[in-house]
Amino acid sequence: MLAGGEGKRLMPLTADRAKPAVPFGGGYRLIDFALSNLINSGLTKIVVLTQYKSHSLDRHISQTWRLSGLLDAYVASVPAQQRLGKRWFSGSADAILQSLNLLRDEKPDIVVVVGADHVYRMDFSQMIDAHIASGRGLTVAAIRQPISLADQFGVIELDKDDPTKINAFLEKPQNAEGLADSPNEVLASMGNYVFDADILIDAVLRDGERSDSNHDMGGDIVPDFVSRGAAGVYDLNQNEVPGSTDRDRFYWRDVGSIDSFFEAHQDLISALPIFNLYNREWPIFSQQLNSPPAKFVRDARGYLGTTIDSIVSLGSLLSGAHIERSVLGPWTTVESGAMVVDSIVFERARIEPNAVVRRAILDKDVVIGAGAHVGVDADSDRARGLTVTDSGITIVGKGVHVAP
Ligand code: ADQ
Repeated sequence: MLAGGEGKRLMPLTADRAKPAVPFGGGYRLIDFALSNLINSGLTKIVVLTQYKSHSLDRHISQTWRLSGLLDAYVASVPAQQRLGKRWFSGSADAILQSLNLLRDEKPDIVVVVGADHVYRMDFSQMIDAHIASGRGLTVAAIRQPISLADQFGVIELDKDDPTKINAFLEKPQNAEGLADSPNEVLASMGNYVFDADILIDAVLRDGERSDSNHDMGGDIVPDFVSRGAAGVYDLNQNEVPGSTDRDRFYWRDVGSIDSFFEAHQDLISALPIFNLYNREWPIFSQQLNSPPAKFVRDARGYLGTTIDSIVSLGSLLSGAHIERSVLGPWTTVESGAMVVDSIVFERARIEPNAVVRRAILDKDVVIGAGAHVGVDADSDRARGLTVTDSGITIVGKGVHVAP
């Protein structure tokens, strides 16, 4: 699993942590989705290649993802170690090149390479079966996406005679062409690949010798296979995951920007969610917190408060407050008369009496002082040093205290 990227477009949420360690959906971290998919697919020898600000990611993996040593199953976090000279990973292919010792030790036939920061369900065993049946050295997982997002993805063009073969692959093109049967969509790479192990090793070794390469999986390795006619596609719409609903069967979100991070949370919280966390046949695993249940009480004046279309995590205490279309992380306190609407709150935030939080993301340990307004007026938020996106989402960084 590739987990070393910086996640610049998620700043300031990635100011202090790797993108795969960014909290998501209350008690989860982004990496939990990809790891759960692998484990549920029966893939239990997992190395997570880390680099950028990896401390909270390492801690999360070592505390949460302890598989049985008896069965030789593991999730191991492997930091950049300068094994090939005094340099860090220069790209995702270089991360694999510098970690080839792991493949040489384990000697697998097949290697599944996945990104660490997408929200989705997928049974990789079906992709592996399709890969083996194809006889090709590389299979790229793909999903249709709106053409407006084409510049964020590797865009795939299929062979007209053989629609399992990739004819062209453009990494993040500016002017992508739509699909013949759907001009407003492109077929995007999900950043998940299945390789024959010997072919992957050979590819990253050759790439490592090239001075004209950025040593990137999507930018260099995949296009190289495609130019040799050696890359196949696996469309997510072939995948059957137990317990999926019609609404979330082909759900996949790249939460690379604040806007997509925000929208992916909205997908969780309605009565009929677009992504269903409550599918027990394909569970998304995460840390089991040793915390009391969430508690909802009336305030000292007897005001009941309301909470609707929201997720409230363990340890939270809501007292006569109004919570709507929001996701509250563990140990959130919302006090009398406060309002939290259309917002995402990470761990241990305290929202004091009569504060208003709208269209905002509060990082860990944030305090919103009594009566303070966040996400109500973009100019005053910016004046207080908060980040406000063009789409009007206010982000309050880790540990910030917004004064009353
Ligand atoms: P991006 O996600 O933009 O596009 P990248 O930044 O390389 O590509 O990240 C891919 C994965 O590799 C992430 O999980 C990231 O954490 C990790 N990574 C990045 N640099 C790394 C490094 N130096 N060391 C270790 N890990 C690193 C990719 C593909 C596109 C595809 C999209 C789908 O390149 O073709 O469409 O994913 O989101």
